[in-house]
Amino acid sequence: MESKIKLVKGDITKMETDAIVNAANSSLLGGGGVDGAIHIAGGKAILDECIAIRNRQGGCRTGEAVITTGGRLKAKYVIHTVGPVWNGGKSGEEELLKSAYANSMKLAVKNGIETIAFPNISTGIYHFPKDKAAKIAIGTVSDFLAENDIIKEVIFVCFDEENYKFYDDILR
Ligand code: AR6
Repeated sequence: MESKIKLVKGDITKMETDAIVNAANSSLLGGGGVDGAIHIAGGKAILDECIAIRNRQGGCRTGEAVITTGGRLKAKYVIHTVGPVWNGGKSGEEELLKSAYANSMKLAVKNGIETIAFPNISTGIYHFPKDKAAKIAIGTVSDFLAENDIIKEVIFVCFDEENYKFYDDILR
């Protein structure tokens, strides 16, 4: 059987999957990196829904996920998840990163999403080691796909060459 996991190098805002995942922060009010790029490309509708969620439940905790419209993006939805800040590895960072991927997948299933694209959560401004993060991302998504057949395709979108190489080595 062909794998449901694909790897591409590029900009996640261009993806035509049902949903793309955002590496957000707990405020849900936007930021730099992929978060900034998604809000710029998707427009104000995304931020408006983020603010509504924030008013309702006070943002999004690390390891959890929320969903909004994709606004002007090709993707219908954005799933915003918050990865951990790397702090040496003794503060539950690996478990929290795993939760960020697993909770994003769960929320996708709940919303009937069949195709989803992930960025390399926590590996930019949050400084999670890229090799460790790639193993966790692929491992968590593979385990989830083995137990669930709603999601037909998961695309890991690597923006930088270093991440791409780690993913490529593991997926090969
Ligand atoms: N498409 C795909 N990946 C991208 C893009 C893009 N357009 N731009 C950057 N990346 P980061 P974090 C990659 O810093 O580490 C924000 O300010 C980048 O190469 O975006 O989880 C939030 O508001 C890196 O591999 O997210 C938070 O405050 C990966 O995306 C904080 O940064 C993640 O890097 C979250 O930090």
